[in-house]
Amino acid sequence: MTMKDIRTTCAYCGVGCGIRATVTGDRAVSIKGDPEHPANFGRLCSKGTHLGETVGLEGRLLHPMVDAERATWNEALDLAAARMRECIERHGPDSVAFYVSGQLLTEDYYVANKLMKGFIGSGNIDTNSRLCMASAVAAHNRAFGEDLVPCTYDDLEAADLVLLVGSNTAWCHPVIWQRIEAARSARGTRLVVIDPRRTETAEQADLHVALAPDGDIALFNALLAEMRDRDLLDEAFMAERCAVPEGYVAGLDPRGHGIDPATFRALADLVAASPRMVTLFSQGANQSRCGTDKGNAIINLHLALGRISQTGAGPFSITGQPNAMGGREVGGLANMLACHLGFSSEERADAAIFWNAPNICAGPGLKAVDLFRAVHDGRVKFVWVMATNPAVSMPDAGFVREALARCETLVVSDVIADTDTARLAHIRLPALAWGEKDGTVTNSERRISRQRALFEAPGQARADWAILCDFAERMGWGRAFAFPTAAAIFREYAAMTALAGARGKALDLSHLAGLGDAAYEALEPTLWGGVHPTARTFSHPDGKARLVAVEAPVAAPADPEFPFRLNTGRYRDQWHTMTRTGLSPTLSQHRREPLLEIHPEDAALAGIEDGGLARLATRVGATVFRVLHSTAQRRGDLFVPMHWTDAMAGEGRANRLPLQETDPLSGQPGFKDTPARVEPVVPEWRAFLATRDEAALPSLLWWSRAKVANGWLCELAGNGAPDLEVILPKGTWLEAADMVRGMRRIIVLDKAGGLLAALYLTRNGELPPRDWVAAQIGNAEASALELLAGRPAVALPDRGPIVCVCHGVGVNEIAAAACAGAMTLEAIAGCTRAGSNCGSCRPAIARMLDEMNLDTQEAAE
Ligand SMILES: Nc1nc2c(c(=O)[nH]1)N[C@H]1C(S)=C(S)[C@@H](COP(=O)(O)OP(=O)(O)OC[C@H]3O[C@@H](n4cnc5c(=O)[nH]c(N)nc54)[C@H](O)[C@@H]3O)O[C@H]1N2
Ligand SMILES: Nc1nc2c(c(=O)[nH]1)N[C@H]1C(S)=C(S)[C@@H](COP(=O)(O)OP(=O)(O)OC[C@H]3O[C@@H](n4cnc5c(=O)[nH]c(N)nc54)[C@H](O)[C@@H]3O)O[C@H]1N2
Ligand code: SF4
Ligand SMILES: [Mo]
Repeated sequence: MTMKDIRTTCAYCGVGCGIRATVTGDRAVSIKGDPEHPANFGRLCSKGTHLGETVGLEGRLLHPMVDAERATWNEALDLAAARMRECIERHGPDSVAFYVSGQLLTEDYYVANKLMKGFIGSGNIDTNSRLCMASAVAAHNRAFGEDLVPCTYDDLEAADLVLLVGSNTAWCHPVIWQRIEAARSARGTRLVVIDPRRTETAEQADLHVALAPDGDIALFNALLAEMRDRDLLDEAFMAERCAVPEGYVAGLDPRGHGIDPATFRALADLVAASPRMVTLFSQGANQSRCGTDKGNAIINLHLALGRISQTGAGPFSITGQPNAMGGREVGGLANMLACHLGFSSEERADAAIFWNAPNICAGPGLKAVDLFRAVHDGRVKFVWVMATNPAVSMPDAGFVREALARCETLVVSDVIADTDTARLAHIRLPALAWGEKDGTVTNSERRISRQRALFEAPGQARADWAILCDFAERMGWGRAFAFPTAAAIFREYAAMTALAGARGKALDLSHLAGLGDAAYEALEPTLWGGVHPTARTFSHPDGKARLVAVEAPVAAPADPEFPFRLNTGRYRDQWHTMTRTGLSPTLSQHRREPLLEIHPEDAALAGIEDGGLARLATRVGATVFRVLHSTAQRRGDLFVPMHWTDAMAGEGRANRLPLQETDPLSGQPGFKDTPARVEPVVPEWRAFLATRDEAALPSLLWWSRAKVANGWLCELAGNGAPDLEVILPKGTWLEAADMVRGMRRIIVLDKAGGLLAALYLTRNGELPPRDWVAAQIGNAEASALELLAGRPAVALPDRGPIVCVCHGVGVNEIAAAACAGAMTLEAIAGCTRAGSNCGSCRPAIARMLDEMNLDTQEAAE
């Protein structure tokens, strides 16, 4: 096989980093950052760096499936089309829906939207961006008259002050974080983090504002009032470029911020002193019952200070998924027709003519939460889910599972065979994955980049757009969907944006409508809307921006049954529902299981031990987590990660818990503030199990699994006698009981003496070191005696939990280096290599160094 060097874009987050991929063999690739890509200039984070570990075919869906049977493409698509036709004939077009994703390419998204809104004739296409960006979109539309991000990443580097609102940037947008860090050391940019949790991002800030959940509107309104009182508002800018609600600014109170006065003063001083200010906001702002108002509170402050559309200044909503922005452009949200067009009769007529569409939809469709409600009560009977896993990621996911289980026809296009959503599907369609698919994505700063194929399509997998076009042909609309290539779709999309351009919108790519196939193939990263799309005019008919009068939400009365406030979010090295990152042993090291984080004093009151188990419950569901005591939590707040699924854990699935409540304007669910209660769970036994093959675990009190180099590592807990026949694979069992430590140890060998499984079970004692046991799977030299003893004959140095996943460096090694005098990130990298590759662990190392510094200072005092 010849080595191919291909420029492409990362599969994961909305930073949209450019990658240089070298195909080194059959489904093998080496990954480097693209030094020329303007999003990352060569940098990559841990997830991008380890993309190579997730391009194998393990777990892939490679053939269409109808129920449990393999089917041909003809059979599967004929059936899907017949079912949809029948549904429309009987119940009308609004009885069908697409639920799509910011992980589709723009070309896929464009085709799905055109098919639903122009041909099927319903507005019922919504996307997981509803859970992600919808509030920012609504805030942009209100303020600017168009869904416009008025900044680029360069502004972050040119700013004197960066405010991060509800963003754990160091974990979720690590390359933006690295660029902020570079600006801090190059020009002394100050950094404020506004987040109820002391995240790794917050730890590194100049100021951390640990506000109460949903305290953002009060805070930004108070800041605006404070700037007014300090005479810092840009009256000329407001008069010329903005429409300001009568009396709004004058009526705000600088004392209404809800945080401690000294912190507010420090924040206000920084804001006052820094005209070059960027406010970057993410899910702590968007995923809220008042998410749209939060966005506008942030934008209001920037407008009132005239800090927008200038180098180093602006409100900057960052996108989560690689193509969340592309979906917003083509119209993947149910409340937007296409290409930043709305549903007025003129706009609908324009789109109908452009598409030559027989059935242009009458108006907006159902937003995600409402859509699944409509599925639940039978109004929607046919749903096609593409590139998203709503059985895990929707709020009140128990309800969503019920809805999907009742749905007459559920079609799922995915790259993975066994997802929690796919388990409920009637028809499963195999899609091309990252590294196989080919098209464009748009990142947070509106930059369009090419994703390019590295490998041949495996099995019968096909591009999402191609699947849709074949389906459309079966529905009788073949001519409008006769796209030979992704390039042809892109040209049509670019041409359609002229309709937006003609209405004074900034989204106008019509200059790319004539892009030839070769030029599309070679397309360089392209920014649309210019560096500051709001520099001359805003997109409202009068050309002015709007300050929007927003008020802090009235606090809900305390509910004695659910006294805690549950926040959810992300881990550094896992992506969403783990269908891809969960397959990477390297990435799985950072956090092997989902943890419930709680302040130690709250935990003490509730009788919940560090490392013990606890049941977390809300009005709609309950689930068990292992507990981590953490002073990074405010008293009364809890945090759990969103990632774990039924495929990866028996409990610990966060989305059993959030309610269906949404922001009234954007329809985005409030994932970050759910009333909850927590109580201890004391299992009769705990165990861990290393296996070569995936174990089929029975229903237990609690379990979770993680990928390791040659197998799986599972943590288990239960009551009663464990059903070992089910838990352990067939083979030769060897057993040792250690009465002193109250432990049973069982290893299972195959016929050749190879290790199939090792189980360590205890009622009250310590379990042996996981990493050492895990490393014996697939180790030809593994010793049954050592395994039964639960430790190596010659003690190995204990590296401690892994901090740097690239070089496998543990806490203890870093601590040792620091004790030996390496007290800077550079020095640590010099002696241990930790942090010298992707840099994602640098905040964690910095924290360790800070803590050690503190310890030494305290010792000296
Ligand atoms: N590692 C990793 N990176 C990812 C992803 C992933 O799955 N894993 N997913 C990508 C996607 S799709 C997205 S949308 C982004 C999300 O990126 P982020 O928005 O940075 O991630 P989250 O962890 O969801 O939430 C951010 C923070 O909001 C805080 N928060 C909660 N409530 C409030 C509040 O009321 N006010 C304020 N100010 N803050 C609050 C939380 O404590 C949390 O630390 O990440 C992207 N990048
Ligand atoms: N509690 C809580 N819940 C949340 C959030 C939170 O912060 N807290 N965040 C929300 C946010 S911001 C988001 S974005 C969502 C994300 O939630 P989801 O979109 O449900 O999560 P993913 O795991 O990314 O799902 C993508 C699916 O598409 C598949 N896939 C990958 N590539 C392709 C492809 O090219 N084609 C096809 N057809 N399939 C593909 C993957 O295997 C996977 O099954 O979760 C939301 N849910
Ligand atoms: S920051 Fe990381 S996950 Fe996001 S695009 Fe860049 S390499 Fe990929
Ligand atoms: Mo997202």
